[in-house]
Amino acid sequence: MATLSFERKYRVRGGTLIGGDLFDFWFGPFYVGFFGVTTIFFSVLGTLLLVWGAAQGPTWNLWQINIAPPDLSYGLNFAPLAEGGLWQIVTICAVGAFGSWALRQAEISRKLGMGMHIPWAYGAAVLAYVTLVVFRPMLLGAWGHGFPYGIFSHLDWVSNVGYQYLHFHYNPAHMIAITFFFTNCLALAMHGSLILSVTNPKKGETVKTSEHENVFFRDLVGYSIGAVGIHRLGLFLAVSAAIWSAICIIISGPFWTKGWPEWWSWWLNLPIWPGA
Ligand code: UQ1
Repeated sequence: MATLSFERKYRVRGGTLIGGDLFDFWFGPFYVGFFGVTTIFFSVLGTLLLVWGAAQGPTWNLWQINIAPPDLSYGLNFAPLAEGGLWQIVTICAVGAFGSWALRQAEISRKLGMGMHIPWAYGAAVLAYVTLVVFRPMLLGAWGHGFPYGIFSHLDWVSNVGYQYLHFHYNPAHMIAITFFFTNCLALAMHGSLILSVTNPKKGETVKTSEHENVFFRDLVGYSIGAVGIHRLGLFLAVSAAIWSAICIIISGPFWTKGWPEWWSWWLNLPIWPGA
């Protein structure tokens, strides 16, 4: 069956969150919807503003272009366009585009009668971004605490903020986030390789079934989490990585101002050590 002929069955009207039937139609393979329009609006405007900002700057070198947030002295006020105001408008566009995309996912999920797992999972990634450029700067009292939009400049920001807390790897929430990222990577490597293995048998042999998947992991580690289970595990690991990332940066500054190694004093101060 051609893709479009069976997709027609799923292209049902309704399920919109806003605007009723107004944008309830398709453009080629894409659902439009109110939030499709707002996604396009915010992402095109934000991108054009970044290009305009680059045109004002000293370089067209893709690695070095930098759209910086306002100086800390502007606090939580609006800054002139050339002094961080552009960064502020681009940030509004980004939050508008990411939020629109999540709501577009929610509308499509409603149309298909699916759960809301996709918009919520995507929302965890958006939460991590919004924590960096909105929540943490607001708690610290200045938009200047947001990260700059540029390839090298945002890497420098990460490095500088890390050193500001002496050694960021001692941040316990950062440790948990990294552990989730690494475990997610391991799970996806195991899953992707397993699926490619069963679907690519030796020449002349048929594609293997899920029984082979189960038996492989029972033989290897004595346990199989199952075809649905591995996807639940992947979702949990990925969403946890994003949420702990948000936690590790929101506590840095607003709730802990010293170096992160010092946080571990509670461990050294436990009354269990010889001579305590
Ligand atoms: C697994 O057990 C399984 O079930 C058959 C999969 O399904 C396709 C997998 O992709 C993977 C990676 C596993 C192994 C996972 C664990 C936690 C033992």
